Amino acid sequence: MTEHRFPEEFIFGVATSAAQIEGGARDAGKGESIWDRFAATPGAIADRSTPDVACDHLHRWREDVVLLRELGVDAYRFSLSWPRLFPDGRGARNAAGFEFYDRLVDALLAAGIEPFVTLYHWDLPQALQDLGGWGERGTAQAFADYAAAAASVLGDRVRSWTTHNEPWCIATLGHEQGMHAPGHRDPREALRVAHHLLLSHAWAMDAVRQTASQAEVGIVLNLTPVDPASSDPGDLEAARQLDGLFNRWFLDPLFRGSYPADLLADRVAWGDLAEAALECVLPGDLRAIAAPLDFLGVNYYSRAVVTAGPDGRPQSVRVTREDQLTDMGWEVYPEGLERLLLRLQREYPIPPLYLTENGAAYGDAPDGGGRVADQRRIDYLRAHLLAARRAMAQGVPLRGYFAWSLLDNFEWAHGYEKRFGLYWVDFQTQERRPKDSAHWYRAVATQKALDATAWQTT
Ligand code: IFM
Repeated sequence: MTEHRFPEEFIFGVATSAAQIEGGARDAGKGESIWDRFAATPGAIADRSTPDVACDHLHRWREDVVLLRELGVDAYRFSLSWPRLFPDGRGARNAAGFEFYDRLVDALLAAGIEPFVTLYHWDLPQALQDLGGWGERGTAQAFADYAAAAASVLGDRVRSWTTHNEPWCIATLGHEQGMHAPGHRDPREALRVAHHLLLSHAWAMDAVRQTASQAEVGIVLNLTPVDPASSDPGDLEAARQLDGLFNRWFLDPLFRGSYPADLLADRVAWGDLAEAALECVLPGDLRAIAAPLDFLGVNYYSRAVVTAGPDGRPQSVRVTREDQLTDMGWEVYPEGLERLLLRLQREYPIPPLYLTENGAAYGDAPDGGGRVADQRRIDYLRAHLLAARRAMAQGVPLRGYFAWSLLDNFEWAHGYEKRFGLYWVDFQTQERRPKDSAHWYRAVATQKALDATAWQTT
């Protein structure tokens, strides 16, 4: 097998999330989410947009299943909207919400596409945020109850379940940096949130397994290789710290049952943060969090290069040319993916892996003839698939790859300005149009190969 071919059983898919595509923010009994509330805050979203309509997937899901079939993918990774199922986060169910996902799953299966369900992709019911959100242990219990309810309805047909998507983003962007909902800037709260997310992962994993005996359950981490800007000891130290915060803060408890000791020591040096973090860690929590996963989802987009900032903390620096950045300002760095996968294999007792997100934002729009020529996205995806394939050839148990994303969509604090889709979306008319990358990805997914993939732009 050449490095351009993937095993027959390798899964090619695409991914989305509820708040980014569904719309129908107030339709059919859905409760308010923290992103509905946050987007209404002046200045929170770059283009002043909201997720109210997004890609109107709530009403156009049949059309979107047809797109998935046309793409020739084996699997579709999507998230359930917790407030669509439980408008207040717990208690009364919203039957219309359950029916929506019930029909979606049936349609996917009828189209020969395997559903990969994510339980939490950032849209906490606002009612739970009003009670303290992820800073409170009670939210972890509510999450486990919601997970059990979802599994009891969908677990007879859905095999693959993910608890959380990218807990680093939820904790850090949402609670320390204030860039994401709920917009808090409180490092102590962020550490509590991170712990409760991991704990809720463990409880929800258990709940899903108990409800659906065939289920395979995992968690999705956004992992980012961190390189020092130079061999200066200060830069090396900065890289160690940021790697700890980004990657090991989540990997270590999941695979070693402890938070990284070097980080805890640093935190002490920075104040009483570590103590604040540990206060919410009760006996038994870390053992529960380290329960074996059926799979680990890895989201990879880029790397970080860091130097020691004036306050001694890590500070990211840009080392690449403008034309090597995506519209997010992220360096195109496929080598980082190969290194990351090999590191996971070397340093942690990993289960099978899925690359659950990988993709690039580029603003290419339809030309006069209606074609969206997004060669840069094709180059990006191809280079990363090759990097993944090289890691597999070295023994990394990678089982599948999900391109982010099926559709251009609501890119959180960036609104609709950043386009990650294989399908271009006109947000006025909701027309979907395959980009060149969609045609290319179809050839890759159906042939399970990166070479000799004739693809057409008809
Ligand atoms: O759009 C997001 C997604 O929701 C989580 N992972 C990163 C993507 C691109 O920023």
